[in-house]
Amino acid sequence: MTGTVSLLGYFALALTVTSCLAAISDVKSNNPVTQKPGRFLSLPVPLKCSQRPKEFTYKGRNYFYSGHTQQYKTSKVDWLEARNICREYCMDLVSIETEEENNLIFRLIQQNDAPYIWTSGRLCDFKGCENRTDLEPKNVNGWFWSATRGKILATDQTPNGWSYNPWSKSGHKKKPQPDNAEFDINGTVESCLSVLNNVYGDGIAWHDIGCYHEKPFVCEDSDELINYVASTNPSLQL
Ligand SMILES: *[C@@H]1O[C@H](CO)[C@@H](O)[C@H](O)[C@H]1NC(C)=O
Ligand SMILES: *[C@@H]1O[C@H](CO)[C@@H](O)[C@H](O)[C@H]1NC(C)=O
Ligand SMILES: [Ca+2]
Repeated sequence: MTGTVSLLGYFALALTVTSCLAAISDVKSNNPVTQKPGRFLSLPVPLKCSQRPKEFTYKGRNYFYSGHTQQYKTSKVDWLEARNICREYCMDLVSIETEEENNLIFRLIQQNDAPYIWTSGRLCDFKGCENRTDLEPKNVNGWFWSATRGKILATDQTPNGWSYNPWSKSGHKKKPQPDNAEFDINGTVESCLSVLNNVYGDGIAWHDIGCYHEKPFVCEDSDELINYVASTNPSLQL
């Protein structure tokens, strides 16, 4: 988990909504930073935070799968919109730091026959990441969890403390993920991390995917957003 610390510096610099740190200062200044023109990271809505869906709890954090809510039962949204739906509930897209948590998410997908879900995983391919030699090669060392800013360990090996590599061994090009396959087709970078359910006959596994694709999603409590809303709404039950 050494990467978590070393990433903080550049995320503080990254002028993008993919940085939750920026998001927090935005919450305070009420001035969201754009990722693309016209698109913003959403602020938490205190009442929604207090009434957020709590489908299951793991390590003290609540989670829900969009397909299990009345409101988002059939919703498929792009990566940023998925983040924003979660964020209004003081949550964010799920960050999968351990094998145990991954097994939980894989099981959720399997038991519900979900085709795929968005996670908060993101390639650091935006402003602030350019000159970071420690993130090279990008497809191996350039991935992180947007929700927590934690580094995702090297994609080409079994992560430390895991018994398997969660990245798929196959995909569009029949090559291990991340493969940035859509870039070869039409120049769209596959910058977002989705868990796909056997789309390439490869079982349930992680894939890099273009962020514009529309998918159901899994939200996880955001400590930062909950703490922020709690501090500004001391009587609110969260
Ligand atoms: C990154 O490197 C490029 C050239 O390699 C330079 O033009 C640019 O100013 C650098 N950016 C930062 C933030 O240091
Ligand atoms: C790139 O190709 C994919 C797959 O054919 C397509 O869905 C997508 O719209 C294309 N994107 C652009 C920018 O052309
Ligand atoms: Ca891919």
